[in-house]
Amino acid sequence: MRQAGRYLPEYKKTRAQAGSFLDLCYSPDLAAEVTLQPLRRYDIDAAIIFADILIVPHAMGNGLSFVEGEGPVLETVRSTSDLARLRTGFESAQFSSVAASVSKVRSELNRSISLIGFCGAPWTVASYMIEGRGSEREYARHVAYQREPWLFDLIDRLVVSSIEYLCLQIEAGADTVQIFDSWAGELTDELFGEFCVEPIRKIILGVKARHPDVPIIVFAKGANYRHGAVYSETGCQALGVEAECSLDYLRSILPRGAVVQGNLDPLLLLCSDEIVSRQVAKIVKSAPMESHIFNLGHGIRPQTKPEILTTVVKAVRHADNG
Ligand code: 1CP
Repeated sequence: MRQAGRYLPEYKKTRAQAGSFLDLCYSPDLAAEVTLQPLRRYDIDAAIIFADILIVPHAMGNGLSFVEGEGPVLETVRSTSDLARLRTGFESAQFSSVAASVSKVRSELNRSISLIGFCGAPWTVASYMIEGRGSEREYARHVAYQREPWLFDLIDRLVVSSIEYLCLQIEAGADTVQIFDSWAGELTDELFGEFCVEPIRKIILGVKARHPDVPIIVFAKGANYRHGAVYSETGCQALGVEAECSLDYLRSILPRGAVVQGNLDPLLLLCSDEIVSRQVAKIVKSAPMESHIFNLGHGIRPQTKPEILTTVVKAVRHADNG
């Protein structure tokens, strides 16, 4: 996820070589390199393309920079007139660079390893555009409660651009795509259907119209008791789940065949090998392997020691065989 590579020394080296974070995202050779780095270290089954959810607003013409030590800073969208400057992003240099990274990774990756493409969900991406940075969502939620017409317009535009962006990644070689709604958990039940579920459902409909067989993962982080609604109402094939959500609960409400991804608390990776192995075994026990993609419940902390991931992978393989 967003912090992913930052715990790896080889990532830091390539990142320094690229200069800025966006230069890294838009250099297909370097983006492919950092995508492949974890696969050289660990016996894992999938890679996620190196990019960011904020590539879509950037391709749409919205100003974006990453400030060292602070994170993303965006031009704000807060009215109908602000929307006028946005394009679709189709045929943008940003979309083409990511598509080029995907095809480069696919050509270097063993066929048995899945490649995951991704985008942010409209609610999460819109909230970055409304707030101009990552730390706040109060104003975004305020305009959602107000049902401001320009917010619906912004979300519709993000749906259209995200469909195109995901299709481009699939056409370049992504085996599956994941939609990250990182701030879904902050939506009350009143807003959840309209702003989390509905735009994601539209994206999936649009992608499936062009690529009906590509499985789609939705990670509505913090959806908790609402993951069942995300599964049944969006048309996705798999659910990403945060660490706080109980896998036993999910199994009790999801239909057979529903796939779940995630759940290990990234904070646990700062603990001892014994604690980590025990927790991994617990997750594998409560989720049948044929319907669980082992993963963390959110991004790896930058201070994580790379060796602990070897422990995780071994514990997953051991639990799977046992
Ligand atoms: O090198 C650096 O310092 C940049 C850190 C970084 C990285 C490695 C950012 C900035 N983005 C990424 C890559 C990234 N982002 C991936 C690629 C795959 C991977 O490396 O594993 C993915 C899937 C994301 C997705 C992403 N970006 C999300 C959704 C998932 C999640 O973590 O919730 C979000 C919310 C972002 C926004 C973002 N990008 C970067 C930062 C620091 C942030 C969060 C800022 C904030 O809200 O405070």
